[in-house]
Amino acid sequence: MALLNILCYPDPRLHKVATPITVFDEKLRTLVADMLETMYEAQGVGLAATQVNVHQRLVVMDTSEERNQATVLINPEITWYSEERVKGEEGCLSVPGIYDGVERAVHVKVKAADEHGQVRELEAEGLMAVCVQHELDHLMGKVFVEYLSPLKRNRIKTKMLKAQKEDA
Ligand code: GNR
Ligand code: NI
Repeated sequence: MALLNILCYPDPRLHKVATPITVFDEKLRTLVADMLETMYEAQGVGLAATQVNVHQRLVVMDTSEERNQATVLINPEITWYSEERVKGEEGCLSVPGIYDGVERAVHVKVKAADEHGQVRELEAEGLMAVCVQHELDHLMGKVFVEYLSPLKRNRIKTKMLKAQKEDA
């Protein structure tokens, strides 16, 4: 097991588009285990491979209170979005300390394989539905701050760059 480094906005690698996974082997299962460990350590509810600089269609999630219900989504596709939308406060491990409202579908269905290549369809609502949409955006190279106004996004960019400079 190993902790992976999480890329921080505005790193251009966060905008790469992930490609489908074709091989379900031990190497993939090690990556899944490392991503779960990284997500739990960072206290996130989800983590997309893009955020750890792996540009493949893989997401791990756990929206349970007890942090014991890991979900692995490989080559995920949202097959249905509810018409009902809700604006909720979002954060992102790649944009630490920033929270803002984003409108999302309340309910989604997602088709994905697990780490053994077994395909199934899941139904998600509430935080899990928000998280699925947020993580699939990452796989497309999209970070939630891109839904905000250009003014807000530029302020966030400046703040992040300043914090990264101070850390270095
Ligand atoms: O930990 C996370 N919390 C969260 C809260 C509201 C909406 C989305 C999220 S996802 C985020 C982890 C993360 O950055 N995943 O990409
Ligand atoms: Ni995120």
